[in-house]
Amino acid sequence: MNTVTELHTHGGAADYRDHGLIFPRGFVFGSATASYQVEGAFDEDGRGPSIWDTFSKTPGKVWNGDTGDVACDHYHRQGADLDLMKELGLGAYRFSIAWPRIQPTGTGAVNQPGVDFYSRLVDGLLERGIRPVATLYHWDLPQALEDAGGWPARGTADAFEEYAAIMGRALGDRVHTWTTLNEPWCSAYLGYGQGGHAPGRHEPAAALAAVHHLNLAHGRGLQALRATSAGDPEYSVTLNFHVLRTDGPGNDDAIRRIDGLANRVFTHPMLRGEYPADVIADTAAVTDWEFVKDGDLDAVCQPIDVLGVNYYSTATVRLWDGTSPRQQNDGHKGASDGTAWPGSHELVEFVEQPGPFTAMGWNIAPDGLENLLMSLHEQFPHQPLMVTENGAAFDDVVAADGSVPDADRIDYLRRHFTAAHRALSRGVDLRGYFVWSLLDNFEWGYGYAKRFGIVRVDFDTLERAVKDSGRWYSRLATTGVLPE
Ligand code: GCO
Repeated sequence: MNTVTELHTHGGAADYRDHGLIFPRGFVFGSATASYQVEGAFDEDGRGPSIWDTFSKTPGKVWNGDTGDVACDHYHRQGADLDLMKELGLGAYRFSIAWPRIQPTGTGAVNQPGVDFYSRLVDGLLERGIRPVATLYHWDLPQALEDAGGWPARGTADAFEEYAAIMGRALGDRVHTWTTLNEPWCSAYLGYGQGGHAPGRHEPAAALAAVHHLNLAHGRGLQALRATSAGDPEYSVTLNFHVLRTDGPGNDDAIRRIDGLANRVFTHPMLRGEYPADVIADTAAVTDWEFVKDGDLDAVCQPIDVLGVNYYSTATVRLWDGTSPRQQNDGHKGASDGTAWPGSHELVEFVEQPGPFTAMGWNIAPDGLENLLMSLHEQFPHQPLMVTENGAAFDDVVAADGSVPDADRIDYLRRHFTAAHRALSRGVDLRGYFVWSLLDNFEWGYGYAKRFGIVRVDFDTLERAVKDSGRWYSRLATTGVLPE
């Protein structure tokens, strides 16, 4: 049965709350985590410090002074967590590799126990029939590389290329999909512009240099992985797209500016080999882009098998009139205070969005996911897509019997899977979907205050309990049919 064409027999046009939808054969249902958010064991087996170790231990940076020192203790619970994934029926697991476990100071000799940890993880996944989807960089830069300048320095892209070759040689015979970077937007603008993420710098020009060196790291890292992987892996990168709306006429320039800095400054070099001229012009007072050297754009632009799409919510922008108090209601990743938008600082405001909202204060907008997938399909028609993150934090309540009846998370996921299915029915080549997150974990600046997991983690005992959403997702993953 061709399932996708059945779509319109379910539900109304405006209501994304559907069920019974059948996903195409081969569609991948996975779940995701990231190294610093789940592993713990921050100083074991030779792991060096990362910028998130430093940042989380700096007073006032993370809610409640929380750190990733222990996190979910996944480092010591790998076997049990693998069994849990198997029990849930996941088809794929998206994890990240902590660079400072592999090279404690970011360059030089390989720390073999670090490699062995991920090698066991990959083997454990394959033994259980789960595809390993490995991200090389999910924000835990070795502190020594930050001390040498961090992503604003070109040397970090050189080091990344070397690290990628190490991992290609170590795991490239078994990894199903390689992802170079996770959300370089966050690394560049939150890390070096707005400062809400490690390393917490406030330097707009450095943020743009970081953008370029992350793009360069992607392209050179991808080539290094390709040259060293003995198997036949797929290659990808994961971006967090900003889905932009406005609330009145005359705001096209606000949308263009933020779309340029948030989205096109990554997709255009990576997929078209050029920086958007309007972004260069918008940022001319901040930097002259002299850090883009001859040959860089050829290196950045590498064919990828899938483009990873992270989506949580939308943002509503308008041009600021310069007089009334500037609204800063971005919500998503808390980056609306202008310092995350070099060159468009004080030109654009982020206005309040319609609810409902998750516990992060992010608006729930499944139509934004459908719009995003359609837009990417139109811009890059031959590029297969993968939702590499979608999910929601809610204030879960544990019932007396120990169960976690998280109906709001199920509702969120149901609506977003419906949106994805609609995009499929409209011709988008969407290959799969990873729910963020497998486990409640260290949510960056929010510490352990925000729970995204489909599995609950008790941060006192570190015990895991599958939430109702986990059981619901398990039905979807094992049948391919959107459950009630
Ligand atoms: C990101 C990261 C995840 C987050 C998740 C929820 O997108 O920021 O990939 O590490 O935890 O997105 O904020």
